Amino acid sequence: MFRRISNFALACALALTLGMATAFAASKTTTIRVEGMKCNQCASSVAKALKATAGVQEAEVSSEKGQVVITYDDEKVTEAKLRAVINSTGFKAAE
Ligand SMILES: [Cu+2]
Repeated sequence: MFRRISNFALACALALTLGMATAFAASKTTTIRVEGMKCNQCASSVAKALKATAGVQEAEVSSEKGQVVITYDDEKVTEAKLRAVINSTGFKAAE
């Protein structure tokens, strides 16, 4: 009986710790399809614009796949803002 309760307590503590770690990091990853990128030059100009945006931690752009994988702090920047940044480079962030 006691053993079952302590296992439950352990599981609760673990869940709480994981939940808190996630909340502190406030880091989110999203994949956005980008239309119009033809070569690495295109990809690097999109990456440059994204990396210059406050809250963006990582931006991996692939012109072959036509997409960008962005890791960002969702307390500093929104996905809508990231799309606007992509659009401002002359390419189009697909829905
Ligand atoms: Cu290009």
